Amino acid sequence: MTTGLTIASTIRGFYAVLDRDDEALARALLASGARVLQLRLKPERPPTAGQLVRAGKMARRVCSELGAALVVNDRIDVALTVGADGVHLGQTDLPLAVARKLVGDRLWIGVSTHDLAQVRAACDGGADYLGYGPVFATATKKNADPVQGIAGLRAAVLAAGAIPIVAIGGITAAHAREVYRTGAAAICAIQAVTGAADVTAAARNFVDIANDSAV
Ligand code: TZP
Ligand code: MG
Repeated sequence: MTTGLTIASTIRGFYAVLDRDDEALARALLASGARVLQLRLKPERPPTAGQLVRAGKMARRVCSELGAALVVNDRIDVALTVGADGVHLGQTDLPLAVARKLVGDRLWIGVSTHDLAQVRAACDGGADYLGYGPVFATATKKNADPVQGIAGLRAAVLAAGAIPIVAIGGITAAHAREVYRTGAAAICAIQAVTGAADVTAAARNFVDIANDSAV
């Protein structure tokens, strides 16, 4: 954790994903007030390690300048190389216990979860935050897990207790209020934001709705 940010101040509101090596897009996403950027280059065109490091260094520079945390998807080696704040692991990535042993507290570890058993395992294993979903149907992730719905998300938030949850999968601004009402700390929306004509406005809408929904 190189930027001295806290999980609580970072995993809240909108969780932005940078899906291509594009500095203008990174800046547009963070201009919304989002406090975290995950580097997740599209898996359909698998990036080389060199491409990931190049994109990660750019994202590190932009996040540091704008006061946001940087999380790297999947790759602990790239996260450490570029000085990211965290790494985000899926269920088929390096197991949480192994990852934690490797990085200690040098990186936050976020874990993608898709059912309550995975939520409990990630919490017991010391994840710093969880992703949970897909809440709704999504076309962004190929072979996505079964849709969990708002009720599934609410159960996950309860099971996770103090560990913040990022809701993900098919979420648009139209769903944002009911998603935040479950107690989810943040929303991650990829298509609804990076596919919008005005990326900053689309992301800011999620930030604003989160602030409106705060109790
Ligand atoms: N994991 C579960 S759903 C998903 C990931 C990475 C993709 C979410 O993208 P979108 O476009 O917001 O549905
Ligand atoms: Mg992954």
